[in-house]
This record gives sequence, C-alpha cells and structure tokens, in this order.
Amino acid sequence: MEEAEGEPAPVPPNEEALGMSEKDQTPLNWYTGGADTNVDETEEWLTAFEQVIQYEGHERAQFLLKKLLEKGYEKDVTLPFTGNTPYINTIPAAKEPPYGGDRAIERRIKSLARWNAMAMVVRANKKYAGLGGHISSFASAATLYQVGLHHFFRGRGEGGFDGDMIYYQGHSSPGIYANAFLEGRISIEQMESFRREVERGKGLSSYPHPWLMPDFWEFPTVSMGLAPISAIYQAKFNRYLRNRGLRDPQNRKIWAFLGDGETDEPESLGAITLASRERLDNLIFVINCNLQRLDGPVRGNGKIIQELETTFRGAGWNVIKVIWGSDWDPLIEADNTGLLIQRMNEVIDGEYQKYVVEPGSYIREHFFGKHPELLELVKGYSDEQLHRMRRGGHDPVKVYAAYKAAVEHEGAPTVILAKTVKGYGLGEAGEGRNVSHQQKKLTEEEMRFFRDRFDIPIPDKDLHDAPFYRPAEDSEEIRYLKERRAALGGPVPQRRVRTEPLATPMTGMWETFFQGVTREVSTTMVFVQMLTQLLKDKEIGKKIVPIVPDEARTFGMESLFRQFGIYSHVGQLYEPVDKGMLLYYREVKDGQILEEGITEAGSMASFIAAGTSYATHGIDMLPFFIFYSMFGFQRIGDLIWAAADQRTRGFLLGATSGRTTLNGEGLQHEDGHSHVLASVVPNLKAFDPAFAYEVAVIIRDGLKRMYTDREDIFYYITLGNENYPMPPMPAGAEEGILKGLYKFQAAPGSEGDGGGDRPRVHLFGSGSLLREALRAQGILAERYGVAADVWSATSYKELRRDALEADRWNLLHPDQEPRKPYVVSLLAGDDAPIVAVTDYMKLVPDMISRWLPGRLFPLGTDGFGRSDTREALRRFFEVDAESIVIAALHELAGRGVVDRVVVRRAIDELGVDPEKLDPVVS
Ligand SMILES: Cc1ncc(C[n+]2csc(CCOP(=O)(O)OP(=O)(O)O)c2C)c(N)n1
Ligand SMILES: [Mg+2]
Repeated sequence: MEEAEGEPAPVPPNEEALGMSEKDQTPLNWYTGGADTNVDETEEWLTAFEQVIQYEGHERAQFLLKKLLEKGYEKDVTLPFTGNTPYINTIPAAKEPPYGGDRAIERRIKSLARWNAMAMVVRANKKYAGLGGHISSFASAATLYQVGLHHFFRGRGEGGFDGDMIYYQGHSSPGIYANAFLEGRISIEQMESFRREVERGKGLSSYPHPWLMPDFWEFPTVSMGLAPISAIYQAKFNRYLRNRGLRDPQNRKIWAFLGDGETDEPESLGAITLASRERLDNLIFVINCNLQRLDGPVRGNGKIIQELETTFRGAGWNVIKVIWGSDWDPLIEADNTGLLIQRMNEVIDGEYQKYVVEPGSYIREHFFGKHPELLELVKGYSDEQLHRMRRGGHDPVKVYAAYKAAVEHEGAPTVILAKTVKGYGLGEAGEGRNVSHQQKKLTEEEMRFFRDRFDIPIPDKDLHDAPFYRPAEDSEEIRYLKERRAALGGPVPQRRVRTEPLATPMTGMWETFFQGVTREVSTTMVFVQMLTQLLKDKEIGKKIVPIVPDEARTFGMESLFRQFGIYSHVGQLYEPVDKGMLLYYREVKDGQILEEGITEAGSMASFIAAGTSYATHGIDMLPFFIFYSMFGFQRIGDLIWAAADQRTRGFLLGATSGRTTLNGEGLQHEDGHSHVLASVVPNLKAFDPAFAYEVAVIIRDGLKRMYTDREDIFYYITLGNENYPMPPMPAGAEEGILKGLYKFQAAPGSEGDGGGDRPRVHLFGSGSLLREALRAQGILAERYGVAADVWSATSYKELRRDALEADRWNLLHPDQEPRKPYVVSLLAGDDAPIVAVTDYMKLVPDMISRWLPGRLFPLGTDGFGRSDTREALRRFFEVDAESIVIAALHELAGRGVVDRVVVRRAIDELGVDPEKLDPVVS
C-alpha cells in the first residue's frame, strides 16, 4: 500500500529507548565467554587436561573439573549458570552404533510414505476444497517416525507382550496412515476418504481419535499439550500397575512425539519434573524441532533446542540433542579452531530457518563467512552441497543412535531434541516457509519436484492427480516393511480390547445405603463410605484407583491413607510426623491411592490412564477421581473431552459442589455451572444426586454398564458438603434415579384425590436443594392451600438425551406410532406448572423445558458466587424454599388459578425483598 502523503513515516523501534541492553538480546545459549587474552596459557591448560584424559581416564578428568569448580566458588570465580551444552549432537560420531537396518530400502519406504501422505492431503483438497490436512509436519518428522517403525516401536503382538505406547503428533496423522497403507492395513478407498468420515462411513479421521477409529488409534493427541502430560502419567501408571502387582508392563516404552511449538502449552512442560522424580525411564519424548509453528518461527530470536535442553536438564531428564546430520561430522572433526562450534552456538533460529530457503551461497556467506578459517573449511564444497547438508532429525543414523541410547537409558526419562526442516522436501512449495503449516495443495510443478526429490516411480502424465502409490505385495519394500513389523511384534498403531466382563459387586453393601440414616451426613461422606466398602470388595477392590489432587482431607478421605496406602514408587523414606496417630500419612510402594498433589490436569491424566487400561493393558481398572467441582470441567475441560474420545471408563466426582451448598468459599470456588459444562460431553452421564440411596443406585449401575456390559461411557456425579438425614429409598425409585427424574413425595394429603380442587404444582429439586423444595411443599400446603408434588431431578442431561432421541425417531418415522420421551410419559399430560430448583444455572433445568406439558419456571444460581451462610446465599440466589413458594404462586397466578394479590402478600409474608440485588448481574 502506498503511504498516504503527509503521514509520518513509521518510527523504527529504538532499542535504547525500549530499555534493552545487549544482555537482553543475547539468546539463551552455551556460555561462550570473552576473547582469549592469553592463547599460550590456554593451550598449556588444555594440553595438560587432554593428557589427564588420555593417561588417567575420564573419571579423573571429571574429578579435576569438579575440584576446579569448587575452588572457583571458594574464590568467587563462578561460571554463569547454564543448563546447556554446546549446540552439537549429544552423541558424538565416534560413539554411534552401527545402523540396524538396510538404509537404501528404508529410504525408499520412507519416500513412499512421504508421497502418499502428501497425496492424501492434496487429493482430498483438490476434490473438496477446505477439507484441510497437513503436509509439512509429517514431511519434517518422517525420519523420526520411520526409524521408530523399523527398529524400535514394539507392536501389540500375540505373544503376550503388549507393545509400546505411542503418542503420535496429531497433525502428522497423514504419514501414519500412509505407513499403514503401505503395510496393507488401510485400503486405497480409505486413503481416498481422508477427512470424509461421514459420507463414506469408513473414512479416515482427521487426527488420532479412538472414538472414530477404535481399532486403530489409541491416544487422542491433537489438542496441543495433552499428549505430553498424558504420556507422563501413563508412564507413571504403568509403574503403578507393576508396583501393585497387577500387571507387569514389561518395560513397555511410552513414546510421545511433540512439536516444538507445542511445548509452549503449559501442559507440555508442566509435569516434566514428575517424570524425573519418579525415574520414569520407560518414557521417551521426541520433540520435532523444525523451528516453526503455525504462524512463523518458534523462537526466531533464540534457540528452541537450547531452551528446551535447559528446561529438561534442569528437571532431571536425560537430554539427547540431534542437531547435525552426518555430513557435518567431517567439518566438526576438521575444525581445530573451535570457531565452527562457536558459530553453531551463536546463530539463532530465525537465521537457521533462513538458511533453508536460501541457496548454498547464502549459507557460505552468512554462516561460514563470519570467519576466514570457516570459509577455508568448506572451500571444497559446492553451494549445492552446502545447501543439502542435512539436519540431524533427517539423518536415520543420528536418529537411530539417539533412539537406541534412549531405550537403553536407565534411571530417568529421555527427551530427544531433533532438529528438522518444516515441509522437508517440498522445496518452493513450503520448505522452511512461514506459510508451510497451511500448505494443502501443490501445483503440478511442485509435485514433479517432490517426485524427483524422493524418486517416486510416477510418470509425468499421472502427476497432476497425485495418485497413491503402493509397490507390489512381493516387492522388496513391502516385504521389508512387513518383516520389520513382524519382528517387532505386529503393527502400530493398533488399539485392542481384551478384557473379560467383570461381575458387578452385588454384595449387601448397597442395601445399607438404600435404607438411609437419621444421622446428618453429606453425600460426600456417603460416597467415601461407599468407596471404602468397594475397596474392600474381593472382586473389584484391588482394581479401584482412588485419585485425588490434594483434597483428601477436605472430603474426609484421610481414613483411606492408613488402610489402603498412598502410592509412592519409593515407599516412605521418612517417619511421618503423624505416625503415632490412627490415620497417619502412609506412603507405600504398593499404595492404592493416587494422591497427585495440586494438579487437576495430572490427576485427570491418571484417570485417563487408569480408565483406559481395559484396552491399553487388558485389565479393568476402576478410577474414582474426586476433586473440587469448580476446578474440574472449567479448568481441565479439554482433558475431559480427550478422555471421552479415548473411551475412558470411570467416575468423576465433583465434590463440594453447588453454588450455595459450598457456602463460605466465594466467587472462585462455588460451582454453579459444571453441569452445564458436563452437558456437552456426549458419552458422559452426569448426575446431581440428593440422597445416599441415589448415589448408590447411580454408582452400582455405572459399574454394571461400564464393566459388565462394557459400554464406553463415564460418569460425573456432583457431591455436596451439607449434612442432613438420608431418607430410605422410596419403592420403585431406581428407574427414575437413573433416567433422571422420579416422584419423591406427593403433595401432603393428595393420596387418592390427587390434591382435590386445590391449585397444583410440581416442584423439581436437585442435589441438596431438593430439601428446599420439600420445605416449600410444606409452606405451600399450610399457608397457601397449594398441593405440590416434589420430584427429585437427578439428571437433566439424561432426560434431555432421551427426549432428543425420541424426537429424532419421530421425525424420521412419521407414519409410525410416535415414541414418548421418558419425561413426557412420567407426567402423563399433567399440565400443572413446574418450578425447578437447582444449585446450578437455570440453563440446566431449561434443558428439558420444551417437552413438558406444564410450563417450567427454573430457579438456579446464575451469576458469580460469594461467601456467606447457606441461608443467606440461597435467599440471594432465590433458590430457597421461600423463593420456590413465590415462583409457584407466580406461575399459578399466570394461569389465573390464584390471585396476584396472593403473590404480592406471599412476598411480604415470606420476608423477600423485591428490590434486592439481582444475582445475575451483581
Ligand atoms: C490446544 C491447541 N491449540 C491450537 C491448535 C492448532 N494448531 C495445530 S498445529 C499448530 C502448530 C503446531 O506447531 P508445532 O507444535 O511446532 O508442530 P509442527 O507442525 O511444526 O511439527 C497449531 C497452533 C491445536 N491443535 N491445539
Ligand atoms: Mg514446529
């Protein structure tokens, strides 16, 4: 755009004015120090040191270095802190193991995978513009996956070994499909239906989704950050199973492939210290450092590999950097000035990215040209050669060496930081370009370049179609690929379920909860009693996994510490301060409780690991994750979504729930919306029970449906901390509890005549507010002559699901007897007004309003919470008995059944201030 006349020219940023010192601009790097002021002296020291290494060995050399450092600290001569090593490969060329396969065949297979991965995206977008897909991520990661595929990833073979657990980077999925296509596990029709799951019925899902491809994908990964945290807790869970003597995971490795941009997500790095603390040497992260994310460079002004190295080393991980390909080895070897490594150290990622898109002459001038000695080093190299010098992540030899070292490493998890090029091999079409991530179409010319670059046997005339290519079944490539996978125990990825149905515990324990108690207890206490009983069950007790993020005492669960133990991989190395007490803090190697500390995300990741073990480990584990309900869905909703995708089974318990039931904690703690958020997860059953028997009926049925009937569902149950007596279960209530609504108590004196000529209403109550509905029932009867039936609404989500199902069936079957939603049949045409009261937002009962014969008036807790007594809060949010009475009279007045004057009078009599604050906006 032309600059408008008279407009001031843009002012270049003035670094001095911005307060940036030179230090601020120095990238995080290996300490390079100042200039050498006494070269001879340096030489003497170095020679002496080399002699120590040569004649007395590495250990002595290390000792001397340590002594020198100590002396430095003593005399106040210290090195600035660095977690970095120089910007070179961690494994020197001399220490590389011989390559374990046939490089030439593997290259051909890899090229075919590259081609087919590219073709599936290009073909899909040619035919159906806007379908999406990614070419450049797998293009940069192909070698990282391929070396694993041929040599490291163990499959889920028949021989009893369960194989490795691999978290593939979500948007590299085209490459994973392409491999499966070459193996013959995915048909050409499926390849044609990438991202067209609806029309073809068996199309390939955009990203790894076990929900959509339950025989293929194991772990949903595409929401950035969830794979790394899930992988860490999966690795921990494997150890838990072993330490508890339930399964020996035979050192199954957990591989997690991540993008470098992805590491900005707090979930990616937030749990890495757990992995080193627990010495999870079954865990390997491979971070594909292609230096780019979606919009541009990851750290244009710095160095992502160096930054991640510091972070992971500081956290106690084994870090393996794979930066330079073998082409660089002779140069590093030949450089006796130290200038090459210095140059490698000082160049920043923005410049490294530029070297990809510029010709070799540019690299000569800008990288080597800084020092005449370096120019001398490459004087025998053509520009073309310089341009083609590979990065470590594209060199199978380097990647193989890193993987081998990683799987053999003991005592700590390993992270491999592999430097690659985004869109590798795409040339002008996207290699190293900032637009690379979005590239979905290639011109014929670009495809020709790609074909030639990787020697794909596709003739010119066919190029414009980007056809898939699979060599004959008996070709060298296909045979090699199949042999390698057979030797490694079968294909990856693959999801398999091999558990037998569990018998639901039908012991007498449930009965005790059905009978109720006159003592005042909370549903949380009831749940903890139930859990304790289940933990003692002979059949399933051992398989229960109680998970808690540092809230056990809040929920009265400390009695479980002593009885069942808190899991710790080292046991208890100290004497707990409360050892003399009955309920002391007991950590033990085979402890059953996962006390995860203050991490809802980590706890949820453990929940997923436990709740999917029926598939990943072939053993049913039953997780019960109990948390502060406010810090559940709203904080870790995306992990809950992933749990649903992964077909996780188990119980989520939202404790201290209800915006007025949890009263003193205020705005950030009082949850009045988790049931809104729970309503969006398709395979989740959400319940808001009021009484002990309701909790018992729901959990018993959940156990049956998930573990006996083997449905891929999971449960969310909110629990309160308000104490009250628990009534016995009314006869025949079970069906309604599970379907979401049942009549708890008919209007007093209504037996036989249904209330006579008295005005009639229905009161729906949920959770602890059911008791306010009961109190309102009494007031309405005694003071206003209104007959109110009280219903317990345990799940609006279930009622709505059932009603939607009936509606849909009726819509599509116009000439058949229409189906009646459960809630419709329950009310049997009774059009009396309904007042629904909940400790959640009004939206929750509103979910079913359109099916009801009578009008529904919802009372709920919309707005921010605040701290006060329960009574004050319930009045403030207008969900107490008095507010229910007023709403009921208002609805009756609307129909002309009672006079409006009565409503006016009730507001006065019940002491409600009509000018009080509106909770929704206050
Ligand atoms: C939580 C989340 N936010 C945003 C995205 C959208 N997204 C997909 S890929 C991508 C860039 C990924 O960059 P990087 O991790 O470096 O992977 P690369 O493709 O470079 O290997 C983004 C932002 C997402 N998938 N998940
Ligand atoms: Mg990247």
